Amino acid sequence: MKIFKIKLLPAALLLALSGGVGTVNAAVFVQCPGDDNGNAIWDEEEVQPAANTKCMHLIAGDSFAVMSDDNPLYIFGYGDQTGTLASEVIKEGILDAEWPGPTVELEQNDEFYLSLTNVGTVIRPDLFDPHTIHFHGFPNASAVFDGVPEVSISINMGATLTYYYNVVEPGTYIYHCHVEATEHMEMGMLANLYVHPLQDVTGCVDALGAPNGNCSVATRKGGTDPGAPTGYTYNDGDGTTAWDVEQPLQVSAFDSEFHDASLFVQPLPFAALKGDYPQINGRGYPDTINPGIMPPPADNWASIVGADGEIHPAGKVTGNPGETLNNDTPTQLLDSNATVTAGQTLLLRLSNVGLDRFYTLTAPGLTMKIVGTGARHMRNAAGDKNLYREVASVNFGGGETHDVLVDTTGVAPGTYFLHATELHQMSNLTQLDGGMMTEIVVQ
Ligand SMILES: [Cu+2]
Repeated sequence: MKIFKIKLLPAALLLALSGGVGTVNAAVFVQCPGDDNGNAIWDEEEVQPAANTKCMHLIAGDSFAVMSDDNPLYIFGYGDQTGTLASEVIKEGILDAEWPGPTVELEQNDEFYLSLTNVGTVIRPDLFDPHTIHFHGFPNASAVFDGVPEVSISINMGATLTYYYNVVEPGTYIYHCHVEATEHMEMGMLANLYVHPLQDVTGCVDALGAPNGNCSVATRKGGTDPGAPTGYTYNDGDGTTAWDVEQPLQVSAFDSEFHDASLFVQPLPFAALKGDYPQINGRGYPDTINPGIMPPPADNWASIVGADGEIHPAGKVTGNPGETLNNDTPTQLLDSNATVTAGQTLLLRLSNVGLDRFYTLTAPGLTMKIVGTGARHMRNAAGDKNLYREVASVNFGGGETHDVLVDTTGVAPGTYFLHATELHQMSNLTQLDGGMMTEIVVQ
């Protein structure tokens, strides 16, 4: 089945976005204080910003991701073009969508300028969907930056908007596109987002901001106290959310039938949404423990039986088994590995961006302590009692996040599994022993 000649499409789309004449950079306008050439970073000759100013340039577009059973799925997503000249962003951003989107990691008190350029969906040139960025559960400077299309601005193909965030509340969040949310989120416009607390810089302080001696400056912010942790999860004032190693783990599931329907220009089965590729950080086991970046996606080598029983022949996208997709650009950049030395505390920043069900995660042999949920430190209203919960498993729904500490004091060195408790979620479509599972190594 030969559906698209993909290599020709980027040029065609580029031409369309540029109107056929002139340059395309007219529409890509990056707002980043002190950055003159629009690459969202500060070159040597440019005015250097205040330390708490951060810029990033994302694209919204499409690409392919390959599931652990070799099945390439069509996705929408975000890609990172920070450092690319504004004039080059559309060209470089086409087919550059990542799965999940680029992780956004911030510090409390940052001022964050996040530009989003819509480079269009080159695999579906019949679509002209706008996109947005919605920081889920995040206190925003203004509704205009909230990304909800009904109450703010959406970004059309070829256009750029710079979102501004005054980052005041630490915690684990998620971000996603809010345009036609069910479709765009199912297609992959989802990513990790978290904010480190001011306590990393100040150490524990009292209500008036004076050091109270309960904990010292985190080593990630230059702390030299031998007992200091790498960081804290919240401004706890008592050091109880300290961690040595952190790992964001975003759970989700792709519905292969939905993605194939989008690829083959069929009606989308919204009401029938059912994730059959459960994943962590955009991969099913064993790819979850494959360190670093996965190779660029390639067309399937062998035929695949779809969820609907339909048989997709080898090379379902291009007709050529093994042909590299995305112009050789990798899509799946995030592993889910965590390695700690016995005695250290591991912070798992768990988020669920699944669309159609709750997930329950467990890690047999390890104790999980929930210290925050929904980017809120778990403490009573009076502020004098921690409401942490030690649990054997975490059950949560789409849009929920949990900050989970795993204290490995007294834990025997070895490899521990973190996985979904429902057995069918540990599979990649028809492939057994995969899906929502990763490994935590205690050494
Ligand atoms: Cu979108």
